[in-house]
Amino acid sequence: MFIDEMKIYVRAGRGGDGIVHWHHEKGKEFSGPDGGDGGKGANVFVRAVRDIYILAKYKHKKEFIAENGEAGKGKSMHGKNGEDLNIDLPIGAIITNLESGEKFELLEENQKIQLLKGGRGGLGNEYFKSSTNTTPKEWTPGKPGEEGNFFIELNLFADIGLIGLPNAGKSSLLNTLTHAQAKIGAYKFTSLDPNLGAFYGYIIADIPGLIEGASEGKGLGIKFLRHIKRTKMLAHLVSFENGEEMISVYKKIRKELEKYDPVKSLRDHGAGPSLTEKDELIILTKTDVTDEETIKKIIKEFKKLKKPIFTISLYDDASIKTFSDLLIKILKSHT
Ligand SMILES: Nc1nc2c(ncn2[C@@H]2O[C@H](COP(=O)(O)OP(=O)(O)OP(=O)(O)O)[C@@H](O)[C@H]2O)c(=O)[nH]1
Ligand SMILES: [Mg+2]
Repeated sequence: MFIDEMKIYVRAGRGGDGIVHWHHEKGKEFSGPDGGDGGKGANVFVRAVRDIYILAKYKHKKEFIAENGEAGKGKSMHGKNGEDLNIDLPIGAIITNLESGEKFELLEENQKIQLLKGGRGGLGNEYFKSSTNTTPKEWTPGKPGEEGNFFIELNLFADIGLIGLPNAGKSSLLNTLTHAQAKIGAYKFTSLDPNLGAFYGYIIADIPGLIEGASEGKGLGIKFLRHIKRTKMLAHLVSFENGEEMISVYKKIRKELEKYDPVKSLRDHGAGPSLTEKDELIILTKTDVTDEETIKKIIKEFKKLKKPIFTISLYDDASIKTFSDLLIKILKSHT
């Protein structure tokens, strides 16, 4: 099950209390205060992990309570600090503090953001010892930790975006590599929205088909390209059904990408390079509809582009396996 938003209550740890305690020494009835300070309450962090399904694991756990600090001890000993609580959330999670309205966004793996501060520990009676007060009975309680209600929503962004003409086989490839169940059809514009799938923790986005003139609104237009403005890499699919036209089909789609330039302010906020500057893999699909000779000839043309080229067919398991193995390596080296 996929959950992309939820509300949670979070509380940082309370500081431990300071204590009143008296030093004991053999032969001496009383030798001064030695009550220690309380430990610090645990802080709460959110931490980005590569798991888009993790929110589903919290379905029945809506409260996150961090450890309290322990009370101080005799012999001037500090209470133990509470151990910080890390709440794992998917990369792309936006966390809003519902009381203050403050927003945080997790953008990369292992990124940690502090949500709440634990309370300070109280003071033990030793702290109050002075020349005028040699038998202090004062102590202070630990401070409560911060608490709050938070709204979490996922703004998933893909690690790789599949683009190409309608019918190129984008959704079919997504379904083959991931558990996605995108609609497949032998007609144009089967996909009307992007589809997402998780591939070894990486997110693949299947973008609805693009056609010449998309940047002027033809077909479904290019509005969906915003979903891949933050991806590091594109996979451009061109089907052998296009025969001799394959390279020109490829170039036409590149022209449309060129015309989509993320607004500059978005670029400054992590949108990354423009679409044509991103790394691109070329995937020549449906090798089963053509012959060896044509495949060789077309590959030769595409090689001039000096980009990684793959040939696949859904009916050739080995081609899918080779592609999938290399894709894992490529994705790993990109993050
Ligand atoms: N022969 C053959 N057909 C394929 C292959 N891959 C996909 N197809 C077929 O090609 C058609 C289009 O596939 P889709 O995956 O829906 O194509 P798409 O690129 O997502 O198309 P849009 O959503 O319209 O942009 C379907 O009928 C698929 O069954 C392949 O390797 N070989
Ligand atoms: Mg599709």
